Amino acid sequence: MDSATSELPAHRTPLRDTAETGLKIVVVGGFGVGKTTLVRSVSEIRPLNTEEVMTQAGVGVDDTDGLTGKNTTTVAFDFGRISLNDRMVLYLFGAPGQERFWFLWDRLFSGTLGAVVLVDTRRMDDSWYAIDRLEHHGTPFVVAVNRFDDDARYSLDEIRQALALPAHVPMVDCDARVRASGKDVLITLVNHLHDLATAKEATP
Ligand SMILES: Nc1nc2c(ncn2[C@@H]2O[C@H](COP(=O)(O)OP(=O)(O)O)[C@@H](O)[C@H]2O)c(=O)[nH]1
Ligand SMILES: [Mg+2]
Repeated sequence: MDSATSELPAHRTPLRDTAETGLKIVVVGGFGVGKTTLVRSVSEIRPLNTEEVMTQAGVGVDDTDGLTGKNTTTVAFDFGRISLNDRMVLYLFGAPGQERFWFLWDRLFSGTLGAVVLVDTRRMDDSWYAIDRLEHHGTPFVVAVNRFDDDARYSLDEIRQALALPAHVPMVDCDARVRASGKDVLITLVNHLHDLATAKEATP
């Protein structure tokens, strides 16, 4: 009861009327890497998950007869919102990173300022495709390593090598369940975007 009520305000924070800049950010990564967890832990609004939305909207529309388990295998996007300061609001879209979903990403990416690639060191292969597509798209990104159970087998440098990440791509450790940690990841991304914009302005 206590924990439930104490969490309510954070999830119902209205958008401040000083908010000026809304930035679209995409969180990508393999299945089970912690995308939904991250979006949920940082979001000020009750995060939407299209698994729920589609289930409701699909009643009487989608023919799921004979497709056992279809409801839970629907492509799941997450949506959340976080105000970084009085003026800057991030809109977060969690998207599946598997190759077969890429046709959805190209749409999702229009207007996207930057991305977070979530990595689980137990399944690093799952990250390659997402990183490849982001580079191809020219979308700036940071890599956040979700350390499941304090997994410390690989250092960030080792992960950088394994993923063949150029030195300019910021990397950060995180625990997707912890709000402050998720927020750090987003601040790392926004700082990176800011640096890129400043560098671009500096080039004649
Ligand atoms: N131990 C641990 N579990 C986590 C962490 N992040 C996510 N999980 C759990 O891993 C599972 C998959 O996470 P989820 O966010 O649904 O992954 P998604 O498929 O990328 O959206 C869930 O049961 C989470 O509670 C973490 O940092 N540590
Ligand atoms: Mg998910």
